Amino acid sequence: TQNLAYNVGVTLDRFIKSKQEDFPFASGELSQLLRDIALAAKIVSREISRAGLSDVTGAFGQINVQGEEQQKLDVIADVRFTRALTKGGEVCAIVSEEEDLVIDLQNSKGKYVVAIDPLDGSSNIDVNVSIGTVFSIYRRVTPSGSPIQEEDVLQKGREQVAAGYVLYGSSTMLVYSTGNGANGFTYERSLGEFFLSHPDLKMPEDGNIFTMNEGLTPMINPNILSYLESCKRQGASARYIGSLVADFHRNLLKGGIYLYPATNQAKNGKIRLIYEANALAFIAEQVGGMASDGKNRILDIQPESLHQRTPFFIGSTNMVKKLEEVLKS
Ligand code: AHM
Ligand code: MG
Repeated sequence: TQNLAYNVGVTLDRFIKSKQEDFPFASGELSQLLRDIALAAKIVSREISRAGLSDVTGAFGQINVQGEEQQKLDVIADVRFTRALTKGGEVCAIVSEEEDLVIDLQNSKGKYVVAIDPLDGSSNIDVNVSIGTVFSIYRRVTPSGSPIQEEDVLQKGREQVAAGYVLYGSSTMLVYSTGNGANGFTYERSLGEFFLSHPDLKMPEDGNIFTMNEGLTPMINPNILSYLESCKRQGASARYIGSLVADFHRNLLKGGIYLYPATNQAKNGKIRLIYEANALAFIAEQVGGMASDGKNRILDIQPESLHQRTPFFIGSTNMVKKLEEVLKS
């Protein structure tokens, strides 16, 4: 007899509803927006799981604003998420990794602005390795009914009202926070539902994993190398998937640090502030972790442009603190 604790109790919908009931005067739009994102995630998860069979792998034939070749799945995911956010009616503007400019949904009544990397980890798409979606939700700051402005879109990460990610890994998971801890949901494909599988996530304060692209070492601040050496002396393990969501998620569960530093060629590193770093920084802080650009809290950085990059160090608090110390020396 099998005795598998098969955890299919609380669906994402029910969970969102129970949270909504804590705010009887709220309109329910944020709840609806989270449901819209979950629906798009299910669709994208389906496309990804068939990737080798259907004609969705490979390059799309266009270069995005980052100067990177778009993969077909990047484009599919962008379309799916944008459509879900447009149809829902709660959103007035979207910032996406795949689009040069702000997408103004011409819905000036929409209360929310969403920043999204629809499919992160491009180099892993065609090789059957985990990839993810990252999203941030902000309340617009200019009055509803007026055209959206720059200040609606260039908000500091600490202004997020909710953020999360979807990890398309050995199973598909959605992790999100509305600023009161973070919870993880695992997708049950045959039932078509996300179920609460990781309630009230906590990141260990210390960790034994360091996550950096070793190929960067000749081009980075030698203090970072000393920090990595000290990790190694303490017996830490190197783990690097090359998909930020997957690397972050593992370190969240197990304890560890992810580093994408500035390099000689890229003085702000690679990771984008608005739709990659901020959402994960928000989740990290909600689960007891920390996120820094080496000096400053990620969530306190004032964005100046949509596709701005930042050096990015995120993970277990004591590891990130120690790295900041080493960078000062
Ligand atoms: P992408 O948005 O083009 O996928 O780039 C972001 C990804 C992150 O998921 C990952 O951590 C990093 O780039 C890997 O970069 P590298 O290949 O330089 O190690
Ligand atoms: Mg990305």
